[in-house]
Amino acid sequence: MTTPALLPLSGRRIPTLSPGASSFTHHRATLRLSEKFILLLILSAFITLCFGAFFFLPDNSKHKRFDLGLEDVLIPHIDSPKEGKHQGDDGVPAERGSVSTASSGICQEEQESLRDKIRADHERALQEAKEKLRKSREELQAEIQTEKNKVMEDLKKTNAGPKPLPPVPMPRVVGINDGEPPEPDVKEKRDKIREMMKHAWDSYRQYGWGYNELKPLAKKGHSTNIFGNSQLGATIVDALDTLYIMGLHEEFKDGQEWIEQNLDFSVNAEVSVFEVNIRFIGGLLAAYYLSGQEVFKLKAVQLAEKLLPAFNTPTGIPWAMVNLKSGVGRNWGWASAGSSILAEFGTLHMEFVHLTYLTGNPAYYQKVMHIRKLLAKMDRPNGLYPNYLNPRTGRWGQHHTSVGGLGDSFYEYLLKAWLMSDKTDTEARKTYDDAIEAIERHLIRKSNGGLTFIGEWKNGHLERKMGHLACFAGGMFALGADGSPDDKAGHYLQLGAEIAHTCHESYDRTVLKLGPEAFKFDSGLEAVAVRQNEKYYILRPEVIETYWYMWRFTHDPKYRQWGWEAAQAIDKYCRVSGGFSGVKDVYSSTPTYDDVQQSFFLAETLKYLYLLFSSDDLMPLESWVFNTEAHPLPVLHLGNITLPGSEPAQR
Ligand code: DMJ
Repeated sequence: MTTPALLPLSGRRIPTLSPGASSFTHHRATLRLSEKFILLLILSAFITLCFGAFFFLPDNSKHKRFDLGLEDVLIPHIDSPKEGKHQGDDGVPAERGSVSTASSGICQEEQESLRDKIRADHERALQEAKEKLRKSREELQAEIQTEKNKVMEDLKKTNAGPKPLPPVPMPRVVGINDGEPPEPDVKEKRDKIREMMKHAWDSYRQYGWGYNELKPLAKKGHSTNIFGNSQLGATIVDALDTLYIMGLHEEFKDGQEWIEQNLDFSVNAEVSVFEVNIRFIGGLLAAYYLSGQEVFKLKAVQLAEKLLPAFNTPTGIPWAMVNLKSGVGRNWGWASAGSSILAEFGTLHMEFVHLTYLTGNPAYYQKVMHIRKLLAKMDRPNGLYPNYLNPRTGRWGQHHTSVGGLGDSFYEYLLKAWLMSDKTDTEARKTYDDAIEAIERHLIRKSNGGLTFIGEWKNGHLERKMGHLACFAGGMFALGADGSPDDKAGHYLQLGAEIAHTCHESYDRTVLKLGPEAFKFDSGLEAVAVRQNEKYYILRPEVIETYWYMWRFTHDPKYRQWGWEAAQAIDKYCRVSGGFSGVKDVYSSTPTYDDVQQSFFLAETLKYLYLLFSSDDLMPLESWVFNTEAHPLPVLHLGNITLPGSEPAQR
């Protein structure tokens, strides 16, 4: 019989054995046909099983995922009834958000329309993705930027949305308009001042709009460290009330629009608390009181909230600078022993009292009253206030006292706190009187040539030098004359006149008829600058400010005359085609420019000049108190109203 060929069990051929005793003992090399058939059957059953398992396994995926390269598009997956697979059928509840025809009971028609919709969405998404892929990198970036801008705009709108402030009785706002001066020569001068304001504003509008200040020669925007690295439109805010008072209403509206749309204090900028308070909060509050436009009040309050973290010091004496975004504060690196500056932390009172008045928030009032109380408890060398106070230790720094820079407006605000309270804040008045008495005793002297000057006290020694900034004190003495103790009104009015005269001399003894930054009364020198770095004039207002107060209290025509001399000199030597610039040397007949149009030129210098040639009915001093940046705030006739927080001060 022929041996059936067995299928090889391996690839190895089984060797044929030599014939022997029994034919049954040798191995077969092939399988029988029936065996082969059985094996084939087993193999095909196994393949069928695997194949079936692949198709009949339950499908748990809820979404098909389409990776389009740019983004993942997730499309809800709907089982077709033909497929006969229903999520949830297996007793496992369908996931939230998944669409199951069985569990939701959606009818055939609905399913169809849903499927169409999904198909359409899917196609649209694919189309968009394709378009995106076709776009250049620049186009995509531009699109993203536009989206971002839109979000920012929406955010701004939400932030600037009117947060209602509690209603308070509006103080009496009187004398904000006047007619033309009846005397033609006065009218002509006043018109000239208005024209100068127009030139300063229009130039800034054209070349520096939105920046803090203007470079009138370079014809571009400018800023300084007092504003941090911000673009807060300082000139717009500082100039608003001058525009209003001068009747430049179109320009005022322009400024208001910019503020509404652009003034945003949520910026990462480290600003001077003092400068921002006197220029921005003062400027915004004055614009609010003059125009009644709520936006100015809201912006002032928004900014004030940003300044409050500056008071978070161990003593409550604020830092000189604060970051508007983070609220982190610090002091100027140059200030003696990490100190805060008297003229900075002492020049917040007027604005902060108004903020509490307008908002009902006691925090502002309490902060400034706390400073006052703390100072009242401190020993003062010779009755004088040193310019430096350490906010950590509460101790004085270097014993340097001045009525010019670093000290000036601290004294001014004591007097003005009293005036602004309708003369009810007698504590402020008493503090002012005591301070001025010590200043007169130690700092005010007559020069050999008979000029009254205010020197600076440095560690027990009087420096016979007066700064341009100290010239404001002539006006302060005149303003404080009425109400001074021991019937010394005449004395203080006279003192104001003497300071005005000295400061006028400092102008008159120069080539340009503009005053230097600082002048000496020493070694035969009388009201002249010695050092090169004290010979500049940067459009400062203090001398003209004093002329105006003296004019209001005496009506002596010399003050108008002196004011006009200064206005002409400014127009002649500081005016350039792109605005007004400071000059570096008032003793040189060929002026070199510093190329800065300071915001206070529009806020103060031009405003005081304009008022000097206006009637006393415009911004009457019985109703208005000018802050140190010449922003008028109304006298608060509080009567029976108690300011929130005026109970015992606390921090
Ligand atoms: C103004 O910003 C204010 O008057 C401040 O009090 C000191 N000086 C400048 C202008 O000179």
